[in-house]
Amino acid sequence: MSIAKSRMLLYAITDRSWLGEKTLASQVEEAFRGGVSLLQYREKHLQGEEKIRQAKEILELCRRYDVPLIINDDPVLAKEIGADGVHVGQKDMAAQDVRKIIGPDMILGVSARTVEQALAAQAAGADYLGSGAVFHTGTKGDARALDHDVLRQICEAVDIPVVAIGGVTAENALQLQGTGISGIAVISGIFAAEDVKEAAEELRVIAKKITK
Ligand code: TZP
Ligand code: MG
Repeated sequence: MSIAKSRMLLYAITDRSWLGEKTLASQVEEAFRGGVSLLQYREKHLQGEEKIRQAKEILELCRRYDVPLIINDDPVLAKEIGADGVHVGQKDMAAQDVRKIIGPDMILGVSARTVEQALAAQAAGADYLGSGAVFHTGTKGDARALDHDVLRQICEAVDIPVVAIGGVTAENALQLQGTGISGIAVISGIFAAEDVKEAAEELRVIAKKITK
């Protein structure tokens, strides 16, 4: 399977940290109305029935808005609910093993922060790469900084689309122009915003300027 580069433009990743009185589904819907083109369900503290239930709810919403759903680090759940793909990090299940579970047709995303990791992920069957952290982020405690020049080298080295992740905001995203990314992957820049739809709209405009 492959994923159209245009799908990578604005990749939102869920996080319930900032929901307050709101529901995740309502925030995801706002994000879709703001122009999010791809969604990853990433709720690391959730397990079992509750995780399955919520993933199914989000999948329904994705179908309604025609946005593909990627499940973080859980190929079995992705297959079980009929999601569109899976994303794994370097410390998760190896990409080739995920590919074996999900088969040739589902989307496989892999995190890569070196050219070597990027080439290995591509060879293992990745459809896209997530590379970061391109800016300082408080969302992922163990995220390490990725030099923008290395990001550019990664984009140059692979044929699959690359999205930049980590601390991306409307204020700093322009700094990524010229790196060769196909999109930006954002958690707090969308889901921590007071107005999720507006934040997504703003990021989408910038994403169009900085991607190729
Ligand atoms: N991987 C690298 S940085 C990061 C992940 C999941 C966190 C991104 O979150 P935010 O809030 O967009 O910085
Ligand atoms: Mg992971």
